[in-house]
Amino acid sequence: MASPGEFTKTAYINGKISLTGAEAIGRLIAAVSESGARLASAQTKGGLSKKIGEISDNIKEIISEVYVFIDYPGEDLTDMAPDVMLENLTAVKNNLENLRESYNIGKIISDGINCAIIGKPNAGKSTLLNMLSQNDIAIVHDTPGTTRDIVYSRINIGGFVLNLYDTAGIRMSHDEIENIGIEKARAKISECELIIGVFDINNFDDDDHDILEILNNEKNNGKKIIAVLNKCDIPVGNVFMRSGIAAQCRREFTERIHAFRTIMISAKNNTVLNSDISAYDAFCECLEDIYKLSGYDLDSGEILTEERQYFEICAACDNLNSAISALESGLTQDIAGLDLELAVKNLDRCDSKSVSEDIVDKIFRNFCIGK
Ligand SMILES: Nc1nc2c(ncn2[C@@H]2O[C@H](COP(=O)(O)OP(=O)(O)OP(=O)(O)O)[C@@H](O)[C@H]2O)c(=O)[nH]1
Ligand SMILES: [Mg+2]
Repeated sequence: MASPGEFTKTAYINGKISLTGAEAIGRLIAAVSESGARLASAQTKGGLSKKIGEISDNIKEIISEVYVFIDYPGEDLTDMAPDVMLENLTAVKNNLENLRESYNIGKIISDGINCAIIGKPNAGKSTLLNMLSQNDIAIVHDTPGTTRDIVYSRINIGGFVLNLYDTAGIRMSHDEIENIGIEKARAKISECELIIGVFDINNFDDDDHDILEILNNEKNNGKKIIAVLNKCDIPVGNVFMRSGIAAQCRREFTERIHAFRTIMISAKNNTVLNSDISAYDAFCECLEDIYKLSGYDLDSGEILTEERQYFEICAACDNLNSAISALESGLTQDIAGLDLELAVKNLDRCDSKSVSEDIVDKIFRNFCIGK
């Protein structure tokens, strides 16, 4: 009886595929978006493995130039000058740091973006969840405090996977159950990297100021924020009055949350104020703007997607940084060479060689039976 991942593991052990290639097979099987499948597919062909190998080779070249001089002092060889070595190392370090940073986008591509929808009661959060999911998932009702438990929906939108969490409306409440829901909402905010703040454009009050404060705090924590000014379909006096209110709102939001993306929509009708595009499409545009894939070529496969890979690359970056600091503080090239050897070890571990058996087992355990 084959055990999980046994066929891929056998291929890996016999040197037919690299470790990152084997991990990519698992992700290709589990891919939930087109971008995830494209990236995993490029990695099964060795895209990431090749990139890691190139960086490792660059470091090995520097090491060998340093050591050959030490090992054969009698030969007519010149030592690599510290400033030349520094220059070469800095170039390799920049390359490696770019690879490390690619994990931000790789994680989003393979796991999806965790996104909390927050706002005061009745702002239209559940309506927005249903509209984006194109499905009637959450209860919508004009009673404030309808949603209490967190409602989850995984959607594929504009090439991204969004893990959407609709939360209880945040306000001061004396209802014990509602307060439990509000606590859950606050906890969810801290777990998500994208926060959608929903506001009722016709009904802005103190509860909304609290939401603005939460959004600003989260922005300061490095989160991405989209402010949704909702219910713009409701007629307010005449068209001029509504444009006036809209402009004032937009100003207020730009000042208060320093303009991430602010969109004015009707979640109920799936429309955008003064625009022909749908609210759904406006969201796609927002996401593209926030998570630009530009700069990273999915089909090259040169993007980190596993936490394991990320930690190995971080360790290799640290090794390169200490080699650079050693040279900068006047230590000799061979001392810096010791850090470079460690960097090579970490890179090798990232893509196969010298990986301990339990790590290999852990990687393949996540596969389905056989595969
Ligand atoms: N006219 C209009 N009504 C809307 C819109 N979005 C939501 N509503 C209405 O507003 C009311 C509240 O909507 P919900 O989506 O339940 O609001 P919520 O923010 O989830 O509310 P809680 O779960 O109570 O926190 C419902 O009657 C919706 O039909 C909109 O864009 N336009
Ligand atoms: Mg709700």
